Amino acid sequence: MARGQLILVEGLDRTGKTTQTELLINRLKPNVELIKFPKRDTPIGKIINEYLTNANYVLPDQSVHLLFSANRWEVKDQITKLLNEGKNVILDRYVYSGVAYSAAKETPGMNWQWCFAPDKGLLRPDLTLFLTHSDSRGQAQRDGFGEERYEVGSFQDKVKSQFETLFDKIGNPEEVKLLEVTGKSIEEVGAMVWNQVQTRLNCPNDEFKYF
Ligand code: DGP
Repeated sequence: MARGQLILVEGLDRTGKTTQTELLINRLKPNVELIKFPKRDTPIGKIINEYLTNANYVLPDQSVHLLFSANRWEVKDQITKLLNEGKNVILDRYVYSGVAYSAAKETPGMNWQWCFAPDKGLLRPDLTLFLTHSDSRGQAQRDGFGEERYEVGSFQDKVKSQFETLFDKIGNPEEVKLLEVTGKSIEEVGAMVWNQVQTRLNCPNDEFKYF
């Protein structure tokens, strides 16, 4: 039996990532599993959730970064098992978010290379879709924006720039696709996503790849 495909949907806050992930899951049902990072229901995920939702919760940037990475390592075996069982696995955020959000803080010593180091050895997705928009400040006007720690327009600009650096440095162009969502409807973005996913599913990979 061929293994399932590992498909990552990445994006800035409020780019419609979660909506698109749900649409994709519906199209791929029943042979699909969704894993959303940070995975907030694990012991490590609970600390991360507290950090994100409680502005008074103090943790050094290095500790937070390593917790997010540990949260991905917690689930590595589960993802591998699902793929080996032939299930397609959709990830909502993963290594690129992990590095981009932490490096964007510009904490001394925490450049992208430092941030990437603890994720080396995690499974590399077969396809990564990055939902991006040319107006990250405009997204800050959307309902609900600002409720969590990183939802600040100026910070989102830095995150976007970190994502672009990362795709350039560690992303394989055959595996990473940038999808511009500015001015597009949910259906239009959904069609772009589905087009990329179908292409990937038609050319399955057998070997696992790792960061
Ligand atoms: P979400 O549940 O997708 O809205 O993500 C919550 C927030 O956490 C969002 O602002 C992005 C940020 N985030 C996601 N993954 C990571 C990570 O690995 N490291 C850091 N520093 N931030 C992350």
